[in-house]
Amino acid sequence: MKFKASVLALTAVACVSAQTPVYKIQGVKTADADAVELLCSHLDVAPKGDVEIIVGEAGDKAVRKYASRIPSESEGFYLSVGPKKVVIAGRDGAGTYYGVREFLKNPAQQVDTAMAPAISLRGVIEGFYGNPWSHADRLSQFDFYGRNRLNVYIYGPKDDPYHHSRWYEPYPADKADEMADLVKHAAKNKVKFTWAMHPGNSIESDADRRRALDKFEQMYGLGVRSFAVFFDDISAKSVDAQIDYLNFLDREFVKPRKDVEPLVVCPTVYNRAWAGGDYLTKMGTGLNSDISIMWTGNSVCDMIDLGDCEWFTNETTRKPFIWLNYPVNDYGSHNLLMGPVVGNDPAIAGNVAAFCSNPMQYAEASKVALYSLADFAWNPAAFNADEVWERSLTELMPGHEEAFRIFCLNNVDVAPSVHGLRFWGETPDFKALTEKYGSLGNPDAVEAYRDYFRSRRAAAAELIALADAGQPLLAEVKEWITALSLQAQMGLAVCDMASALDADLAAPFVDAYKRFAGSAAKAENVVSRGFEGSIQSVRVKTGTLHVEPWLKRNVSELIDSFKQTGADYPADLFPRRVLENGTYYIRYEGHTLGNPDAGSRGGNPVFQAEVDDINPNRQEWHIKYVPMTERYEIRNSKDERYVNELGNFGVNPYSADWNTYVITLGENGKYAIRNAGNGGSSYWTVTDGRIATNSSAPEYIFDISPVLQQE
Ligand code: LTM
Repeated sequence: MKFKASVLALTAVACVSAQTPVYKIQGVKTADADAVELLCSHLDVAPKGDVEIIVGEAGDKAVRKYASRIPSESEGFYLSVGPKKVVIAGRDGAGTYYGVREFLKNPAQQVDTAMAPAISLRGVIEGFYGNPWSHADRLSQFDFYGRNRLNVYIYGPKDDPYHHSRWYEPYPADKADEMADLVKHAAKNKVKFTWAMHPGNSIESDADRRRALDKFEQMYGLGVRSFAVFFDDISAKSVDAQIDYLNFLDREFVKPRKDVEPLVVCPTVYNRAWAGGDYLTKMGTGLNSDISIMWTGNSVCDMIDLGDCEWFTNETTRKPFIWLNYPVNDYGSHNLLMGPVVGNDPAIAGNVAAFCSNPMQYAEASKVALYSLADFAWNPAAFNADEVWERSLTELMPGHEEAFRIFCLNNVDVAPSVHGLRFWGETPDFKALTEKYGSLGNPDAVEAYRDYFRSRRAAAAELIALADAGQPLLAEVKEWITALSLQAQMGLAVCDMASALDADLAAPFVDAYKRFAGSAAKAENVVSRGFEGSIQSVRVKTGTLHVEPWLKRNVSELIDSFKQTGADYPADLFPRRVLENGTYYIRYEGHTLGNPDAGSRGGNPVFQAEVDDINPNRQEWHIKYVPMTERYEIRNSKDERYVNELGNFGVNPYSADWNTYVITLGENGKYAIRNAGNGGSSYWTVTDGRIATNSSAPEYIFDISPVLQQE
């Protein structure tokens, strides 16, 4: 977009401020209008200014002298800042605009530099399930993209019916106005607005195709000049039908309009884990050659490496249009993803058609990750995840970096999920504490943990005050800050329990436990997105990787130790467990579960008719409550082998997530044992004298009795 006189008139008012020095600008008539407007709105500009700014695009007279310094890549720019002269010369309008942005970061800093993106399309796909972003969210995003050199936004929120379930319906007037506004605001920030349609399997009939063209036509009328079609998360009837449909839209709609960008498609097979048959090769050979194909990499949610991209290109003969499923959290919506962005391979730069991120439904909070991803996509080779992440904190929460840093570090990992994507850098300072001290074994440890939790409580208080004052990012995720505060209070209460136990003080112990339980009960009920019209409210979770399991384990151990002191306490004080930790017999119809091959460490548990009087502890089982999973592990008392999710002795390293069981007491006085976590959810039964895990209904069939009581 070239400069127009009306823009200068409009911006002239904004040019006058108290800033020094005063600048005069050469090239305003030919340079990108948005870039000029930006300059004028941030600087004092006057015809007789004492510092000259020369601004323009390659080919403009104003910057002709500097032509050889301008990078050849689109969006590249040359920037030179001296005491009396500034040159900002872009390869194109966006280049000039980015050059201005770069200059405005620090106008006083003298530089002579040229910059260009390593990846030409960089941006965001609003492609998640859950509450779509609001209009205000999107406007704010586009400003953010402009500042951070992201140039693509793809509109495709799964829960906008006009994109997905009722894709064929035109947007009603108010929504259409918003769309038109978005397109304009995106352009102002050098962001290409792409509108995506998700027609599912309604792609073959003439009527469906007509409706698709009509919908594209409506969007074109609202200013949209870039289109995508999503076929993700459906059982595609036929890849041939999809190819035919996409080429039809390309032929009938895209190609005849010279101002419409090449089509983008999200295929049904959009990651390598699902790529078995000939779907992708067919897409590659069948689709018109300039249609881009989206790709999430090695699996649905994963960071991207060079191997993924090369494999994709080999299959499809085109470079992947990366749909990075990070920081999206719709598959693990209790957690936020606010940590450093690690794991994308810088070597992908020349091997992708685009690099776009699917963010969280929390638009403001997503900016932490997007800031890093923007930096990565512009120059992957120079990307330093920790350094960029630290910068994003300053950028997004100036003056409150440390509290915000604490908050973000508490929300790094998404917890176990179907996608298996994990981030291990959560609460590193807490992890360091646990490595140094472990549990609350001595007063030094208690003091160290107490300091830790105090600082977390203070950070949360600082951020909650800001959220209440309207800071948009913090207001958006206030519930997670509340969770941090409650977790800190739980931590402090646990420290108090440890101190009281150490000093043999029963009443303070009980009091501290009550405080712990009170905060825990509150934390259980903190729910986000409670606003009117919200389609998805979630219970929030924080510090799930290290802090939460530590709290559960320590409170449980402290309670066990307290009980052993023989102190008096109200009978209903502590949560009742079905079984206390101990040694038990497990019987089924009078047969006792035993470990016949203990010596050889082979075999598996079997229900035995006879009492094992040679090695009685082969028929004894250590059943222990595991606070982290709130379930029980079951180990043989003879050789400590654990029972696995198949009812065998486990040979893999023990995993609480796989190898702990829910034990419940039925009205018949017998127990049911159920797998859980990664081990599935089936109930134990008995087949051929062995444990079988094959029942979906509760089976109250086991007698579990303590060994000591019987003897
Ligand atoms: O990833 C793709 C292509 N589609 C969906 C997204 O809409 C969703 O947000 C992510 C993460 O759950 N997974 C998908 O399969």
